[in-house]
Amino acid sequence: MNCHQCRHTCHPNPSKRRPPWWRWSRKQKLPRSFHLPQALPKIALVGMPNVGKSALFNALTGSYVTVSNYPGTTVEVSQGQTVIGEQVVSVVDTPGMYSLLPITEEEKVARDLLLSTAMNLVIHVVDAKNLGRMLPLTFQLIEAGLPVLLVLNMMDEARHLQIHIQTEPLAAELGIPVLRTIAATNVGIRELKTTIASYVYTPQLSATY
Ligand SMILES: Nc1nc2c(ncn2[C@@H]2O[C@H](COP(=O)(O)OP(=O)(O)OP(=O)(O)O)[C@@H](O)[C@H]2O)c(=O)[nH]1
Ligand SMILES: [Mg+2]
Repeated sequence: MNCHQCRHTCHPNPSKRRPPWWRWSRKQKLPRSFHLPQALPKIALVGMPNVGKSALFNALTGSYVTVSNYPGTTVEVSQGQTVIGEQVVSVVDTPGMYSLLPITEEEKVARDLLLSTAMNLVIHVVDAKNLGRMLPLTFQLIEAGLPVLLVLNMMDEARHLQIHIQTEPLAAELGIPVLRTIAATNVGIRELKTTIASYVYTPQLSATY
């Protein structure tokens, strides 16, 4: 088993150095009127605004999508489904967020979704051109104990600017998988689905479909 798959059971007890959102996340529950399908594995797309989360969401889910206001807010959240292998998986596209310590209503909704639902996988989408600016959120997500996959999107623009990123050392340093995509043209989606498969495959569930 790789480090990123163990759901942090092999890491030292984090209780001595709990992040600021820890207490909040233990109490919070999703509003009753906002349901993600209980029986299905769940993945969430998160990241700063304009990094291509929705483009990736569309590449994964196609047209099977519902858009609804998050209860008590004017923030829209898209939910859809994708098939990974033989497994149907629920996908949620969260509003743009800069940090797990929210300032805007969008960030609060994204945090609520992430920390109050047991996600099988949290895909942190970043703009490959601005990796340094976006990695602090990756650290926060990892520190919150979430199963994180880092996706370097907009690789076409990064290459144009002569920005080359070596994913293997980055993955080894972070202890999570790192993939490259160009969501606008569906490049890297097959590799993304292959990686998602290792997080969502449940033999009992897939036998039902
Ligand atoms: N060149 C390029 N453009 C992309 C890529 N992925 C997305 N885009 C474009 O980037 C813009 C923003 O993409 P979105 O998918 O709306 O970004 P988002 O992260 O959902 O943004 P918010 O919902 O505002 O947080 C759109 O114009 C996309 O077409 C990519 O890989 N390469
Ligand atoms: Mg979006």
